[in-house]
Parts: sequence; C-alpha cells; structure tokens
Amino acid sequence: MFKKILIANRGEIALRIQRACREMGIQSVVVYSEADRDAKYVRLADEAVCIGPAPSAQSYLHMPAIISAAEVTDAEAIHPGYGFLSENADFAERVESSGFTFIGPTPESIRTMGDKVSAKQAMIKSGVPCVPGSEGALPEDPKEIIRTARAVGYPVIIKAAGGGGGRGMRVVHTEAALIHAVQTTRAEAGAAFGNPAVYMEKFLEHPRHIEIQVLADQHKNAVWLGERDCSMQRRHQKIIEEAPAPGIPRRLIEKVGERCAAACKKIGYRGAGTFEFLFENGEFYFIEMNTRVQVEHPVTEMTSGIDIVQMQIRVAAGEKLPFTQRQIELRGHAIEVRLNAEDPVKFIPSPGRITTWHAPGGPGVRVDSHIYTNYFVPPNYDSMIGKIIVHGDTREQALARMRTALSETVIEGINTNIPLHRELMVDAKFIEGGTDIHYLEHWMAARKR
Ligand code: MV4
Repeated sequence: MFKKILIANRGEIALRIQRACREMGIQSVVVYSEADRDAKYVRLADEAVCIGPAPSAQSYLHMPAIISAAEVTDAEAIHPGYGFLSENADFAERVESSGFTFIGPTPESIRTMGDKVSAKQAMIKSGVPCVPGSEGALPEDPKEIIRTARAVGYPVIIKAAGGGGGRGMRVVHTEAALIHAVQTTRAEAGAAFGNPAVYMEKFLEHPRHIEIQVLADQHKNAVWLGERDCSMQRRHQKIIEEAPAPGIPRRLIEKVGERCAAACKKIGYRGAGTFEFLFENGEFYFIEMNTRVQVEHPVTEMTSGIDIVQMQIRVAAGEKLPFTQRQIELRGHAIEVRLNAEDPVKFIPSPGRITTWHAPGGPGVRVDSHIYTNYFVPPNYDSMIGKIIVHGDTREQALARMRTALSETVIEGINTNIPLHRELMVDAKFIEGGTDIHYLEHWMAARKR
C-alpha cells in the first residue's frame, strides 16, 4: 500500500479523500491555491503545498505545479477527486510517466470514455443497451444524415463527441432544421472541444437519469454497487441524489448492473466508475461513462457499506477487490442534498464569510463538508460547499431524517439553497418518487407565478 498520497483537489472532496487516507494509515499531501490557504482541511493534512494563485488554470488545473508538489513531498500516488484534472487522460499519463500512480483508470480508458462516440461503441460491443442513433460519428454527406434521422425517427438529438455533461447538444424536431443544427453543433464542438465530430440519438423526452456505480480491479474482477437516481437537476447541475431509484423493478436494475460489471471486465476497466443511463418506459439507455469518483458517491456508500474512495486507492495500488458480487448487500435508502452557496431563487453564486455553521446530526445523518464558522467561501470555484446525506431503512425514513437534518442546519453570512431543499422534501411529487429530469425546472417555473 502507498505510504503517501497527494490530493489534487480542494474543498469537501479533498477532505473526504484525506479521511480515507487517514483511516488507511496513509499520509496525505494537499495542494492548495492562494484562495484556499486558510481552509481547515489544508491544515488537517499531513503536508500542504501551495501550487499557485486563485484561478484554477494557474493552480488546480496546472499539471506541472501538481506533479512538482508530488515530487518535493515524495508522494507515491495522486488522487484527482472530481472535476479539475480527474478525467484528463493527458494528466493521468503525465502522472504515470513521472513515476507516480494515478488513482483512477488507465489513460486509455479515460480517453475512450472522454470521446462519447468511442464510449458508446465500446458499450455496444460490450452488450450495454444504448440510445438508438447513428453508428458512430455523423458523416459529412447531408443526404446520409437525413437518412439516419429518418431511420431513428424525430425528435433526434445531435451531440458533440467531445462534449458530455450537457455541453454541446442540440435537439432537432424536423427534417427542415436538421442540417443547419448539425453544422452549428459541429462548429461549436470544434471551437469548444477541438473535435468537430458529432453523433445522433433518438431524443428521449421524459427520461429519468439513473446511474450505476462500478468498481473494478486489474485482476479482471468487477462489481456493481447498485444505482443512483440523479434526476433532480437544474441546468445539468444535480442537486438531490438517492439510492435506490424509487419504483424501478429490481430485476431491471440487476440486469443492467450485471451488464455494466461485464463491460468493465471486457474493456479492462480499473477503478471506480459510473455508467450513466436515461431510463424511460421501463428501458435503460446508456449515454456516458464517468471515470472518476462522483459528488454523489456517498449515497452508494451508505446503502452498500463500501468505502468507494478507499477502494479506489486499493485497486490503484494493485490490490484485488476484497469482495465478490454475491457478498454485496444493498440495504435501506439514502438521499443526498448538495449545499450550494447561492441564492435559493435566482441561483446567483453567494461567496463570502460564513458567520454561523451548525451541522445536523443524529442517526443515519452524514455531513461531507469542509466549511466551518468563519470560513470564507472563495468566489473562484464551484458553489458547492458540502453535502448532507441521510440513510434510513426505508425511503420514508430517509425523507423524514432529511427533513429533520435540514431543519437543524444553520448557515449564516452567505445565501444557500437550503430553503429550496426544505421545500422539495415536502413536495408531493418528490415524495411520491420517480420524477423525471425536467421536473425541477418545471417546478421552479410554476413556483415563480
Ligand atoms: C439525452 C437526453 C434525451 N435524449 N439524450 C444531458 C446531459 C448529458 N449527459 C446527456 N443529456 C441528455 N441526453 C437523449 N438521447 C436528455 C439529456 C438531458 C439530461 C440528461 C440527464 C440529466 C439531465 C438532463 C437534462 C437535460 C437533458
């Protein structure tokens, strides 16, 4: 096992990774920007290295600074967390060629999944169900594009191969609009991602976003740890996640979960990963794979009892997964809410000093956050300042625990989305379960009037 790991991230996930290291007896090094100098998790780490000024491009995204920090501290491995360099295949390659272990999949896996066309082709080959659409990238010939769209059936969606997470997509409802939409998406994709390739899918109008968590080692073992329902989102930012997904028959989940684990073995995947699906009319359709630990990993940790971050570290060190699929037991129900420093109605970021912080507690309540009273939320990064995760025997108990937790939580000095979460936890449709990816935006539009 590694003796020392460098954490190439900030905020709550830097603290989360540090906790995993401490429990495993591994020394942790954090890197920080000038904006994060006073953060408590920086002081809690065994060592801390300033890697540059506040802007991410000059700190958390600056590969030479991070690799130098690993060199001067004699770290053996680098954990990238989520966001920043976590899904950057070039970074993973540079980490490895500098003699460190990248805590994540191989650069090849990251590259395959980063290109959404090659990701989909890998999944089709591995027997994972995908959204019907073009076979690979769209050709130049307009006639062929029109033929493909007729075969798929309108509405269709044009997506950039280099996109993902909601970037570089365009819905097309009629043949008259098709070619212009393809050309525009191509041009935008070329400018934004340096890759003009686009592909076509049938556009699903009312899906839910369901994802499968997997873990794989380099000894051909792979397991799936259940699903998460991440449908409650706004502008591609998830705000509530839960496990299991309400109302989906277990046999359907098991079938798709087995396919994901089998796909990991087939493509030689190593590490933690997430298969993202759209779920509509009782069918799963793969859309993307994430090759990092995700913000919402705690709901799976709560239902599976497995520490996903520790597993990432163990498989990166070459260990075998310490359990088989049959030994995995999913128990109860978990819900996570993301706490954002933002206006609860207008969603404008609200950085600044936190004057009061009271964390919730009690049975089945977990708080993953790096904040504290007198912490200054810097304006330079994502507005997420932490997460409250609850676990209960049933969804009803989890909901009750979340309502109590939210009623106990106090954050003063900045605006947060806690009022929004309090409202959603008593919303009849959310309580019923199974709302689609458009629910929150419709709900907010209706609330305004
Ligand atoms: C789709 C779709 C409908 N049909 N693909 C958006 C994020 C990116 N990961 C894929 N996305 C979508 N792809 C087809 N064929 C609808 C979305 C989508 C969405 C997906 C998941 C969560 C939230 C979303 C919000 C808007 C659109």
